[in-house]
Amino acid sequence: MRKVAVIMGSDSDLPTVTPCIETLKRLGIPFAVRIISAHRTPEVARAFSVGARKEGFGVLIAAAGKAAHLAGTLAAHTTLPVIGIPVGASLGGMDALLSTVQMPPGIPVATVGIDAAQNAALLAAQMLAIGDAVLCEKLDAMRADMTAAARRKDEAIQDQFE
Ligand code: RP5
Repeated sequence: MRKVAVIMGSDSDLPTVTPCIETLKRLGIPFAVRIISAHRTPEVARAFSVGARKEGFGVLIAAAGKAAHLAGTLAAHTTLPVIGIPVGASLGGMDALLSTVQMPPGIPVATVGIDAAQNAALLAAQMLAIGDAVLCEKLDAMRADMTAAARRKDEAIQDQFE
């Protein structure tokens, strides 16, 4: 199975990114975690992205806050799918959201919600599951668990207010 790269702009992003890492682990998807900054280590960002396909990566996930150019910078140097997580480091995350999502035509970044790290992992898994029946089954099972949990909450709240 191809690996997922989980890249964050700073170690201060790790608490936000942790649900992404946990979800990849739960699904048994191989991954690498890096701290690479579009602004502080731009040469590293370029080199990583240029070599990512040969290194066995299938999807890149990039989490960054403030003027968040990490996902776009990675996307500029590869045709692997890039998923952006805007981190709510300032201005409620609106600065990072707009910096990540508003890519120019030709260089797409699939942007999840502010701090929505679990969704980034699930979206990466769904991309990899296009060609992987076992991973597809794991995703189906995870979604069935989520549905069952939501139904239990519905039943509980009905009991509480009857
Ligand atoms: C961004 O600036 C990082 O992704 C982080 O969200 C934010 C703040 O970084 P630190 O000053 O905490 O290193 O580049």
